[in-house]
Amino acid sequence: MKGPDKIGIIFCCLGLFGFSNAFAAQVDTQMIKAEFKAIDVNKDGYITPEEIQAHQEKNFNALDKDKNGTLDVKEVSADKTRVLEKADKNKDGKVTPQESSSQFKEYLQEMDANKDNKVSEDEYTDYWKWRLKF
Ligand SMILES: [Ca+2]
Ligand SMILES: [Ca+2]
Ligand SMILES: [Ca+2]
Repeated sequence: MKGPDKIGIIFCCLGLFGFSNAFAAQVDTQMIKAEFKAIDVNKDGYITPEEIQAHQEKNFNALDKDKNGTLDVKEVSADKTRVLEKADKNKDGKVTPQESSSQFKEYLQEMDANKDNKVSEDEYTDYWKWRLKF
């Protein structure tokens, strides 16, 4: 059950909406590394802002079940409603692609420990270990 598709959706939720303790319990280092490889499309060992943007768009479309271009509370599970509010900058109850993408940029900056504007596998795994309190 640990296929890449499932991992993508889990981390999409992490990235966009934070995570519940139940999610955290399912995540291990292997899954984090697999997700890193999925985002690092050109396989150079770094995630660039462009790669995270592409990843965000893909996941946004996957979550946007009614394809109306925004995410709302019906499209995320109940325990993530509070974090949806965090991404929802203008508080209209919906998350637009722009809001989602600025949220992802914030995460990228947080992950980029040495501030070279790209995220290495170590930076990525260290960040999620810290977020998930391994
Ligand atoms: Ca790359
Ligand atoms: Ca929608
Ligand atoms: Ca870096």
